[in-house]
Amino acid sequence: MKIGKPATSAAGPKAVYHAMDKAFHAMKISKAFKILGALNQKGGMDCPGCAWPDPAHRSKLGEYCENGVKAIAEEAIDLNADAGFFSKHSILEMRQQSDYWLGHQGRLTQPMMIRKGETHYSPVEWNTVFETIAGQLKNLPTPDDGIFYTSGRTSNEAAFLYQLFVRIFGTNNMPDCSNMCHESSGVALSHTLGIGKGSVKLEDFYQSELILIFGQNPGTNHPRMLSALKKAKDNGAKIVVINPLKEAGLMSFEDPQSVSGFLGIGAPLADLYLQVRINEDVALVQAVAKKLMDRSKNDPAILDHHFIQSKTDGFEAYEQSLKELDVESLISRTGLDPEQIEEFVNLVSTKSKIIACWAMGLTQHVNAVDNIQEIVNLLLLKGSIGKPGAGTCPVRGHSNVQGDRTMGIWERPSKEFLDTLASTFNFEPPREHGVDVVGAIQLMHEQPGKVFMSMGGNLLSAAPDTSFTTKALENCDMTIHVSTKLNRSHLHPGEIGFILPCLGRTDIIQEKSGIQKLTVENSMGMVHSTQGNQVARSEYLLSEPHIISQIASRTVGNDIIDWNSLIDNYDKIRDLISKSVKGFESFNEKIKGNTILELPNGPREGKFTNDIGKARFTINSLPDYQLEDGELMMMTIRSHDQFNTTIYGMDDRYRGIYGIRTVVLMNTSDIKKLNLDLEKTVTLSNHYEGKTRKVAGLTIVPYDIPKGCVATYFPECNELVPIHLKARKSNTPASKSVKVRISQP
Ligand SMILES: Nc1nc2c(c(=O)[nH]1)N[C@H]1C(S)=C(S)[C@@H](COP(=O)(O)OP(=O)(O)OC[C@H]3O[C@@H](n4cnc5c(=O)[nH]c(N)nc54)[C@H](O)[C@@H]3O)O[C@H]1N2
Ligand SMILES: Nc1nc2c(c(=O)[nH]1)N[C@H]1C(S)=C(S)[C@@H](COP(=O)(O)OP(=O)(O)OC[C@H]3O[C@@H](n4cnc5c(=O)[nH]c(N)nc54)[C@H](O)[C@@H]3O)O[C@H]1N2
Ligand SMILES: [Mo]
Repeated sequence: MKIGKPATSAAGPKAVYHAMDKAFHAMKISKAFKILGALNQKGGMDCPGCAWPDPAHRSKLGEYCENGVKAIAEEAIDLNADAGFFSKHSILEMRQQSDYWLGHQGRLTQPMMIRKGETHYSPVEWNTVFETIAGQLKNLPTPDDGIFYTSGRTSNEAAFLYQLFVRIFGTNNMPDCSNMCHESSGVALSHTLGIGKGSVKLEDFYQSELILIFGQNPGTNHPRMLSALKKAKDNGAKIVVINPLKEAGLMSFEDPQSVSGFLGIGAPLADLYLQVRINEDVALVQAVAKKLMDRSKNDPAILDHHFIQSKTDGFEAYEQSLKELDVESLISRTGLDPEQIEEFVNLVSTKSKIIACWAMGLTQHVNAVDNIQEIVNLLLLKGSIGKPGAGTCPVRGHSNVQGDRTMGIWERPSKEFLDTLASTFNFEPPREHGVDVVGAIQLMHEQPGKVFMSMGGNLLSAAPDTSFTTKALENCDMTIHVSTKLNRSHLHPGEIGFILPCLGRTDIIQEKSGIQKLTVENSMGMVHSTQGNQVARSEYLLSEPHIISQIASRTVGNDIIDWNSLIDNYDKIRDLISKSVKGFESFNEKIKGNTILELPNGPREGKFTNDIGKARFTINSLPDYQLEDGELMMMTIRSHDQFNTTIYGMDDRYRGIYGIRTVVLMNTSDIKKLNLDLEKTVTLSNHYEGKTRKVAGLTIVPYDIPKGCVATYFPECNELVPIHLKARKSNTPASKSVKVRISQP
């Protein structure tokens, strides 16, 4: 373990070194070059990392980032966790290992099964797998006893088949990782603007005058966004960052594709860096809006009155609600200097093409939906939606999380979507809403006997309240994980547990009609194809659509859908998508020649497609939590060496933390005030609704973080996030505002 100085600049030669080091340790050099040469290129494979879009002109030097290379190294690793591996390690033994160890045992290559009382997983034939699962599902008292989770790497084709199967089976129990991620954005944007997706395209960044980046760490989680930010800056844009932590990637970018960047010379990014206190974004934006309103009395051009009058609803009530707020107390909540806020107001006053970006720093709070609605208010005041260079930009996480939702992976499908399924496929889909992630965990916890199926992902480690969630999985009669890599969810099976290995993004999919491509949708609503170039490492590996079709045909039969013929040629799946999902008409035609299908987006064109046909101003209340003496506000964040629950390595290079993940980032004045000894570890604990939760053995890292705030890594501290602490309206676990106390034995 080593604690050093946090970096002030991201990417550059070090990133190239660390990326290549990971790739060459994981696989043969020739294989690494073959994959990387095709990564994010037209006709190649979509990066299995984040959902940031590809630029129109792809760099021949390489259209990927350090963490994209790590994602590839993780998936295409030469090692295999095969039947021999599982015979050597019991599940009890594997539970003692770290997440890093689990991931580094290699790719899963053979279907495995375990029954209650057995100590080891053992290999099983695919046919037995499909028959056993279908038998179990058909025997459930009601279809609602099945829970079908999806993580965001699943392709459009797999997602479409999966939701169709599950709805023909008879339930809307389709929780997905989005429930823990951008659900709050979807709820806020649908209500205010009419579509749960962002409104900007990549090109808008190049024309923008002002870019606001709330609660996001792109240097680690969306590194290719830094290229777009640099280009925006080169074209004259200003950047304001709102984040409790000084993240290296937001301060300066060493573009490895430029000579200066490759030499380690950074281009500055943020013009103004606001280290707001955790969860005080509403107070900050309200203070800014109030000041804008005041200034507009003398200078009406500060606000876009024409836009407000013609395109929005609710302005007067909103204006009145701001009048009732006291600007000094708003500012004091944020923990920022009044001069910094004045500078922010100066920038917003003088610009009209504004983009607001955000990610998990806004979506994972009890008042997450309010956070996003408040930002929409600010954009509406400026008329900054529906014109070039301006708009909303929720930056998505998983590479196809947005596509999965478009394909119908949702526990609360719209009536319109279900009506279309009903008329296209001639069956009556279930109308009652299903359970989301938190609802599913509570249900599995309270009512043993469910079947839990997971299309990718790692629910046990991704979800809040780890012990509670573990029990929920163990309570199931059957757990089924379609996965590429071993993870902790596999180690807590139900009465019967399956691990079903599947082909990943880098692999070639071979079916009767030949090699198949898949499609994904990026964070900006662009759909394109993806095709791997690695021959399957094991004869047992099947694609996700293939696995779904085999379970489906045995469970619901072939009367409504001829599942077997669909997987002979995935064009046939896309033909079904064309018939039933808006915007995908002539899908196969549109993606021919590696072209991109741009999905319809009303707000992008200034058309607000909500129930009132106008953009909505909303009135949002300030978060009402109280910190008692000795309590701190904890956010659980990602290190630089992880992809969600997949731990690539033990370092968080930009934050200067090496070789350790069990840390608490803390302000020095809090360390002093609480009399903590840096030589000893600490325990974090909290008490919510009658239950005490604890994580012990954490090392304090003195850090530049606002007073009263601490940061820890996810998934290590998920134990501290209570299952019922979730965002109003979106039910997203509030994993970035958890009250904790800190103690030393
Ligand atoms: N390499 C890599 N890439 C990834 C992922 C990964 O794990 N690794 N995960 C993918 C996924 S699924 C997602 S959703 C995204 C996540 O991408 P991010 O949202 O960037 O991920 P987090 O680490 O959760 O970072 C949250 C940021 O919000 C800040 N923050 C926390 N609380 C607040 C607050 O109250 N207000 C404000 N203004 N800021 C706050 C934190 O300091 C941190 O900088 O990345 C995707 N890309
Ligand atoms: N405390 C806290 N908790 C959080 C968050 C946080 O910020 N703080 N972030 C939340 C967010 S934003 C998200 S999105 C969730 C993530 O939740 P999940 O999506 O459930 O988790 P991942 O870690 O992305 O899933 C990793 C697993 O996916 C499998 N996998 C990888 N590629 C493929 C593939 O191509 N096909 C299949 N079938 N399987 C594959 C591998 O087996 C791997 O172990 O976690 C959430 N949890
Ligand atoms: Mo996410």
